Order: sequence, then C-alpha cells, then structure tokens
Amino acid sequence: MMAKLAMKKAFRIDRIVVGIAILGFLLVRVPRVNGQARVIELTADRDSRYKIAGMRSPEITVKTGEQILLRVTARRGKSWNRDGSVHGFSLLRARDRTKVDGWDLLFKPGTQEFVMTAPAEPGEYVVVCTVICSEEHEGMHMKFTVLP
Ligand SMILES: [Cu+2]
Repeated sequence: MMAKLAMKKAFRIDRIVVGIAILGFLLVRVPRVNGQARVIELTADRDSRYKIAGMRSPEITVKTGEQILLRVTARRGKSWNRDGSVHGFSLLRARDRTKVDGWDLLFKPGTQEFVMTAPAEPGEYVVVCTVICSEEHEGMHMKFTVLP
C-alpha cells in the first residue's frame, strides 16, 4: 500500500519535472527563433536613398514566411516628420501598389532593429519611403522579392 502510494507520488513528480522541462524548452526556444533570423542591414540615407553594402542598386530577396531581422541605420535628410521619423519603409505589392500588413515602419536617426516575417505570397514587391525626407523623396524606393 505504502509502496503504491510512493510510486504514485513519484509519477506525479515525474510529470511535474517533464512539464517544467517542456516549459523551459519553450522559453529558451522563443529568443532562439530571433537569433536564427537572417540579418539584413539597410541604410536609409540622408540623400533619400536606401543602401545595402555591396549592392549598386539595393534589393531585398526573402523566402515566403522567412523571419528576418532588419537592422536599419537612418540618417536625416532635409526634412522629417513631427514625431522625429526621418525615413519610412512601407512594403507594397508591385502588381497593385497595395500595402502589406505589418510592413509599415518609421525610422528615427540612428540604428534600429525590426524582426519581420516575409509575406506568405511569393512575387515582386516594392519598398517605398513614407516620410517626405527631401525633394528627392519620390526616388526613395527599392525592389523586394519574395521567393516561393
Ligand atoms: Cu526617405
């Protein structure tokens, strides 16, 4: 009788230990997802241009649903928004220029990071600046491709 009770108790403790282990695994796993995200470094420059090191004409290519860490360094152009944003980053579908949900970013001067999930739909997209950053603002855009 006592042995049976002790076994029951041990079984319960085992389940608690497994529960804690699973919880621990999940807690460790969440930051690790961000750690694995591919880093894309982008400059939103004072001359109202996006720039990516090593690319003559900047372009971002991602896979559908891919997680990326966008590290943006923004430099103030000739004008900026009241809230201090110096450039923006809005993702539009090239086909009809409609906005992609969750991809409307504003940049303050300096370096900032955004963890983003690539669109689920493959195709051609375009990034446009949403801050009137100078008379060159209209030219501030870049190609963005989502591969299947
Ligand atoms: Cu701009």
